[in-house]
Amino acid sequence: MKAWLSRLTADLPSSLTSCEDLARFELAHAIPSVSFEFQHDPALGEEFRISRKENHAVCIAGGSAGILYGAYALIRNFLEGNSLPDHLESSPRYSLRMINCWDNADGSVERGYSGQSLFFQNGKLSYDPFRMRELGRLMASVGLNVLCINNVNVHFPAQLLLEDMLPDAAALADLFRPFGVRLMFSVDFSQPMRHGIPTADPLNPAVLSWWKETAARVYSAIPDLAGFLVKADSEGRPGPFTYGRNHADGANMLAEAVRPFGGIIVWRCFVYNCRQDWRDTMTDRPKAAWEHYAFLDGTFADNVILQVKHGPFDFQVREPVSPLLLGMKKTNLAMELQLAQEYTGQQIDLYTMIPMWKELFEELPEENIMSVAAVSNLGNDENYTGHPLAAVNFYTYGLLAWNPAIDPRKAVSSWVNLTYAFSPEDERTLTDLLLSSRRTYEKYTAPLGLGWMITPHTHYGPNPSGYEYDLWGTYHKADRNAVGIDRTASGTGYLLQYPDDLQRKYADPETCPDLYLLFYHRLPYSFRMKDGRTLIQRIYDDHFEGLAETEKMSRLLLTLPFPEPDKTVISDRMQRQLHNAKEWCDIINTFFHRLSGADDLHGRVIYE
Ligand code: GCV
Repeated sequence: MKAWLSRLTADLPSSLTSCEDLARFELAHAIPSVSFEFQHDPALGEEFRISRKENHAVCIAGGSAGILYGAYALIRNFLEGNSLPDHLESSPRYSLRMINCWDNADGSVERGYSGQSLFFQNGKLSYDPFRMRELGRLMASVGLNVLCINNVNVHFPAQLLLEDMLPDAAALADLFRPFGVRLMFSVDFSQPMRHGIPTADPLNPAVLSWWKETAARVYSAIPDLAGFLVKADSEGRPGPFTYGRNHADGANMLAEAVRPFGGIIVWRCFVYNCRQDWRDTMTDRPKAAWEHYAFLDGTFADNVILQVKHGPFDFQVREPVSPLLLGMKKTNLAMELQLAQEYTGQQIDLYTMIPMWKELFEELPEENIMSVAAVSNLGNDENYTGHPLAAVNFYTYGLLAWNPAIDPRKAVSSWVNLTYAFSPEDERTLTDLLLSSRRTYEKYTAPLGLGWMITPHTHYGPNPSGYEYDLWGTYHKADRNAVGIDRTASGTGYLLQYPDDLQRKYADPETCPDLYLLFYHRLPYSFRMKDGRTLIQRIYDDHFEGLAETEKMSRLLLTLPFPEPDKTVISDRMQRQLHNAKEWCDIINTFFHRLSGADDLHGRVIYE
């Protein structure tokens, strides 16, 4: 990450106070041989239009942020060795392109794998202004425009962001403004109860008044605050259900409070029964979001955005796109991704996400999805992302949020080029490794749509029965005959939440793509896959292949000329990934061998 910045220019002076100032500074340092002119047109907003003048100067037209994004587009292009375009126009596909940090006021980061918080320490806002400018620059350089700095699980005293911390938060917002980045705060739905209001019932007038006064105070300190992010009635967080109200009641009340200031409410849809009884086969966790929200379509205020995790579970390696994203046509929606590698290798194992995101974006309808959000993978480690190569996910997320049509290879090789300036051959090698890393991880962990064979709570390493008799609703129900959950009409009925064409695609195990097979179907180990192999053989083969690919990846990766300190960190993490891949392969294959009694056709080592 830092390497990409150092290719950009010299350190940013603190005196830059506007997007145009910043754009001028960046261009003058990165492309000194060319003269640039700006044509400020507020109507263009974030859009930019680049053209050549007769005097050969390059003109960037746009609103303030548009000029900045145009400047970074030119710089990226130029540093990658391309000539400056005579004409280029671009505007973002999604208007809000957000980073959600899960940072706690005590300085810890929930699901953080790259150090402590960049924003908090000891219950207070505490940040290094230099690093904040670096972060602003990282975000602006790939078009990201909203930063929510605190965890959706709002632990005391992060609530104080609305109170005691407000002056410091306002100073932080000032730091990010020249980068076109607006702050957002996660709020606790029950917050009025800390202030003498006996209830948080969204239909109680005293509650609305409290939020209105609070919003007025917050917006007078930070007039361009993007709004509030809310996790309610989820995993123990307070919410409208306590009062017999629904989530439109809750979200619309908050929306009314921020409306006078142009604020929005981003309301998460990660609501499910996390106290499930594994004996109960009627409750199926992936159905939960739809059951809680679909009937409310059309009832949310126009400044509410429902933020929906991309899949119906929780950021597994492979999940189908959430039916809510396809079905709620009269509601503003944001798709939520997770850069933090919670289930995907914890920034130890290589896992480049853009191939996965592309699959998801291709499924989305055009109309009502206006925003994207991603859980941050940043922390205060020197390189920001723990694993230096995990930065590719931050960078490519920005490019994709701007333009979901971008070619994944182009996006990844752009990052490789800007970060390491390798020879074309080494650039290709690293790009290939990164692009294949997700599929490799999927093979050695829980392929074929299984998911959830991971160690409970820490979410790293294999534990095939770890979640099996637990309360989180994430079961595979493997026994000696079969594995997987039937989610078709004859099973839990989850598939019925989808449009007809998708129902047809997934309903029949003969036509359901292998990658989703055990997510939708419960099948015997003897089931014949499309390629003629049995299911059990395919499980063994995928795991052995995943391990072999990791070994090959390790050999190739270590031939690349990474500079220090990246070289040492990458090599150390690769060793840990190799160990992890072997654990997964051995434990999952042994688990299924013991259950099924089926031998591997190729006689490879499976432990008894
Ligand atoms: C912020 C998963 C994670 C939790 C996270 C939650 C969420 O359950 O394990 O750490 O909490 O998702 O997205 O709210």
